[in-house]
Amino acid sequence: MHARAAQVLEGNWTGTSTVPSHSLYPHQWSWDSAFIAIGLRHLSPLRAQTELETLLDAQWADGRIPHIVFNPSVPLDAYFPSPDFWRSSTAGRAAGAPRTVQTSGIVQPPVHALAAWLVHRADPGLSRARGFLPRVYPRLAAWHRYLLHRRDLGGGGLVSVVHPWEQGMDNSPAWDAPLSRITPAPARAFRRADLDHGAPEDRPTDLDYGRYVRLAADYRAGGYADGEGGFAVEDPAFNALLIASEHALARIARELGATGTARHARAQRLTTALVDRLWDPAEGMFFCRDLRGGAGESGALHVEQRSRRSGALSSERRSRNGTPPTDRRSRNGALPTDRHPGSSALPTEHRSQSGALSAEQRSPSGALVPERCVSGLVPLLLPTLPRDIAAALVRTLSGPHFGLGDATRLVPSYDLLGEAFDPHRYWRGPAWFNIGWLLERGLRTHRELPAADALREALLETADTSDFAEYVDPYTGEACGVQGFSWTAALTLDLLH
Ligand code: 9WN
Repeated sequence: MHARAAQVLEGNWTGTSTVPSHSLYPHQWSWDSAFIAIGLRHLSPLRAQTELETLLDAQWADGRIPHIVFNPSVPLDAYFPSPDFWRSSTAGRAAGAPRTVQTSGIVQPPVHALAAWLVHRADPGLSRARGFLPRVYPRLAAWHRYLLHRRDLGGGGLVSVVHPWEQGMDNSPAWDAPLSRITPAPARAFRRADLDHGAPEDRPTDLDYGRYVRLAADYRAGGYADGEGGFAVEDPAFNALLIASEHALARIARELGATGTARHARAQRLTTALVDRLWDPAEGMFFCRDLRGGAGESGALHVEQRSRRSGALSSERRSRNGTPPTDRRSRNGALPTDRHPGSSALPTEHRSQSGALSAEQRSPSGALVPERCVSGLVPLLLPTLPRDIAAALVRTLSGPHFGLGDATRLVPSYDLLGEAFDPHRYWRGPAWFNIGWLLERGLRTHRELPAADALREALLETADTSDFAEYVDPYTGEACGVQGFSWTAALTLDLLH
């Protein structure tokens, strides 16, 4: 398996970085490169360092690390949206986009400092000889500064994403409500190159794409300045990865002779904000906060409606004895209305007796999105999470909504009992290896060793049988998306070590 994983990474290596897949994703992606470097360090610490350095070479002057760095030798129509859509070097000039390399204008989760630290540790001698950490540290610090200063759109200390592609789980049901307010770009305005390589039923819908395009085009029209866009969401996984990376940056600072204390303290403050703003004790998991959503619009009223119908829904599901509710799959991108039985995923101050809220009652800090998505479990990765919260996350992971060790051996990307659950459609149910890797790490960190071992074994076995698939059906392990996917191979290597 080691040799086959290495072969996948060799095949996807371009000389300076690794594509996620030559067919579906023929450029360099930001968080992919971080996960890839974490695996590559076991094969070639030099290549792993180069992977991160290439990405950082495309950093904007305002500190953002773009989510795609385009390879100029790949034809424009091979991937959409292509460089002529983003127009980074012109539309992004005020924000300091590089002139010589074309990039997208949005970001992805900040896994990079964590990756840089792990890459350094794989071969400290080579790292020191090449001055790896002294070169990447200021860039990583600028990246975190951008997120903390330009993206605290809610003013509560957490970072917001301004596009679903930024969080990395493109069509997660968490985005359905915030996206429903965005007028989709007409389908004739773009051509979906992804459908040349991926099965339509495994990919986001045309309606999703219309909204992705509208949001990105609006961001571009504003010169990629942050603040005013129609989509702004605080996501638990994105923020947890920032916290993990801030701790890693503290270790890097120490290695370079500083104390790192201020960075650890900042990570701790971020952890407190994460809990304050996104944790729901009754549900035992974190939720996204939709900053543009009034509580009355995306919250209390819907939750009331959902819980009224939930009795029938849950008994129907119980009678199926744990089999996936395939006949209830939402394949058209429409908003389900009754998917969250008995939710309390809203702060109590947002609820009223009738469930409806007046305009005055709407909170300027938005509302939690009552969808159980795997991003709400990712904070388990943080060693400094309060113990009771970590214990609750472990219970939720193995409970009926995620079924780990019971209904499933891998962790689904979305609530098994959720109305929008679909075992094949991208981030609406399938299991992904990067998320499995993060949760395995989280379980191990919190000394849940049997569960961590079982998840590790399931990840390795499924990577093997699915030929390093992009994602898999969480019940059957059946391969979805592309095979020979880089982060699946890379994280397999890491789990093998
Ligand atoms: C848009 C590259 C990327 C991953 C994302 C995944 C998918 C892109 C797409 O592929 O997103 O960025 O075209 O669908 O959702 O997590 O980084 O592998």
